[in-house]
Amino acid sequence: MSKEDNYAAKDIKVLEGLEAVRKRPGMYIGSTDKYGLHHCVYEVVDNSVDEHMAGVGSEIRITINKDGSMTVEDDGRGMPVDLHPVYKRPAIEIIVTKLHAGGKFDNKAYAVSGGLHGVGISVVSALSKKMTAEVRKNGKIYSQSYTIGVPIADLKVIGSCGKDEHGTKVTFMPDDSIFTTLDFDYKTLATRFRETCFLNAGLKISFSDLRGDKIRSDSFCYEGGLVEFVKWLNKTRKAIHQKPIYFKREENGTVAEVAIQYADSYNENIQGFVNTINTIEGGTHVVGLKTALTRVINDYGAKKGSLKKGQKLMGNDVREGITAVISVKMQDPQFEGQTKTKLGNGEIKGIVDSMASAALTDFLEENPAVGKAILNKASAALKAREAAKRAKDLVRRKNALSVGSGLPGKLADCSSKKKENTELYIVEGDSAGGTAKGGRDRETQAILPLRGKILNVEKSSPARALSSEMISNMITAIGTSVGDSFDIKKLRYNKIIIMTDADVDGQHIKALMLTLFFRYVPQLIEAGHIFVAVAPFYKIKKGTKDYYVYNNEELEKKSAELGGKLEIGRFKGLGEMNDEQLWDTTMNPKTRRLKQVSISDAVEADETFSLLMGDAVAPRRAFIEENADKAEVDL
Ligand code: 28F
Repeated sequence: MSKEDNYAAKDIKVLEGLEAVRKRPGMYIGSTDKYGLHHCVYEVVDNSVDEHMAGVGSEIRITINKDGSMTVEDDGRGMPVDLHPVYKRPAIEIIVTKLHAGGKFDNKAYAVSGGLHGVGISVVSALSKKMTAEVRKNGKIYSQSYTIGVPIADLKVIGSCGKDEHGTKVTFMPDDSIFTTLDFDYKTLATRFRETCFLNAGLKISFSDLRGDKIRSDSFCYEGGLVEFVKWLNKTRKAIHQKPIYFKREENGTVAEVAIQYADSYNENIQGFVNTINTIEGGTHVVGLKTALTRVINDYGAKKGSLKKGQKLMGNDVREGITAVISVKMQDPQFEGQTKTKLGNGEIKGIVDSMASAALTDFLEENPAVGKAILNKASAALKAREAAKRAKDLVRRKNALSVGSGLPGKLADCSSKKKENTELYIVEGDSAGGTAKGGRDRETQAILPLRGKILNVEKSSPARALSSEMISNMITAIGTSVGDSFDIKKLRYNKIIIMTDADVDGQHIKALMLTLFFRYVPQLIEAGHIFVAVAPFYKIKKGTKDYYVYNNEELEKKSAELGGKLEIGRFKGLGEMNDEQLWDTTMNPKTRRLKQVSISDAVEADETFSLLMGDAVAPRRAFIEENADKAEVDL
């Protein structure tokens, strides 16, 4: 009679269970490619992690052996070896050979369990050509081996150990008739073990690969757990607060642990875990955290008065630059979604929301500096969002009112609609503006007078810049909008000419305007649409005639040419001239001087603008001292 035949009826059930696993392995481990192969490792390792969570184990040693088998060893309590009351077999045999026998579902000792949705180690043994389990406890070393989930022999005592020694060691060789590959991937496994240690503060995992000529090994242990996890996730970013936000709360069997650290970037990185399974598709725990974040930061902003009445931060505003990890440990998680990595339990949203709200509020109160940093970031995001909306509205308004009535009132537009020969003069000061309107060619020349200095956009956020009336007038008059909505086909003039006085103020305004164009519509500079009107520097009066020259050299030449009694004066400014003179000197295409603005080197121009117009004073002073002799800085 063969061994199989003497199985009692009770064993049929056990065999049926494991047969089902071998028939449809994908149902239990997801797939039989390398993902399924790695799931077997995670299933065994999670049993050891459970021991750490139960407060017993502290170290797990994982080894890929030379023959390609995998060994996992922990210092937990050791699988039970006493007779199972029902099956009259050692408990270890039942755990390893009976489906869902891990007692992980009904035993309180396992408040929560990791694992591939907790299928248990029996699935791994069913899919292994050979598995050996070794337990150290009660001063003895117990061992039993299995093949495709069936014991090869009874549990044996194979030696003795220290009476305080305890733990479980499992070695298994996956069945190559089941798996498409037996080639464990070191990097994938190491990444998962690192993550497991981040999620279980204080747990140490040592991992070695003996297959190659050179042993490869890593070990992970993070006393700081999730706090170290967010810092590690932010290692390529610049955090805006050193101390991450951290809290851990327990509510009737569910534990939620959260760590958050903002960086000065714009993207959002929230990682969710349930029983150490990475819920890539998110779920109710992540929704609960997001809801709490938005509400608490809005309330905090309102309380600190940094939010104007009625101003509301949206979810995206408060999550700009966030790196967060939420790890939930709970009974009976329901997974949904394409890859079963989305938590579905509805009640978790409320539990996490209330836990996170209370903990976040306390944290912000206790750490006002962090609170301020986060508020500033969120407010800047709100302003940028509103500015972008305004820029879009600007374009929309102008397009909607394409008859030009959407244009700024100050603009004296030209009548020609043939863009290729139209020009927009942006003129410093109302008086010069008035004179220019009088002296211009109304057919082709539009005038937009500027009152005083425009904002230095180098030092202000897009939000602030675009909300300045003068700047939005210029943007509207030009017509292309800015940023993502920039469209050069919407340009309303072929030439945009900056006309300011030659004095210090005039130069400063010119620099501010060039900064604006360079930062907001650099495409116009690159396409050669931006010009600077060169105003005369001297006025030579002979009799009733006025002559204008633009520099010392011309002054000498013209004076010599005119000869006789001359009145030579510095050219005061655009406002000093009458319409005709302004026309002759700076607007008549036949006699005026225009300097086309070009960006010879964008990077250098970028540095020049940030140097000249930015916040760093010392480097600017050095630059000016160095370049004082150059009349113009060539951009
Ligand atoms: C390398 C893989 O599988 N370690 C394990 C234990 C410890 C206990 C246990 C496991 C409780 C009643 C179901 C011992 N003493 N490493 C492992 N370590 N299973 S698996 O118990 C099984 C459950 O039946 C254990 C007291 N409580 C739990």
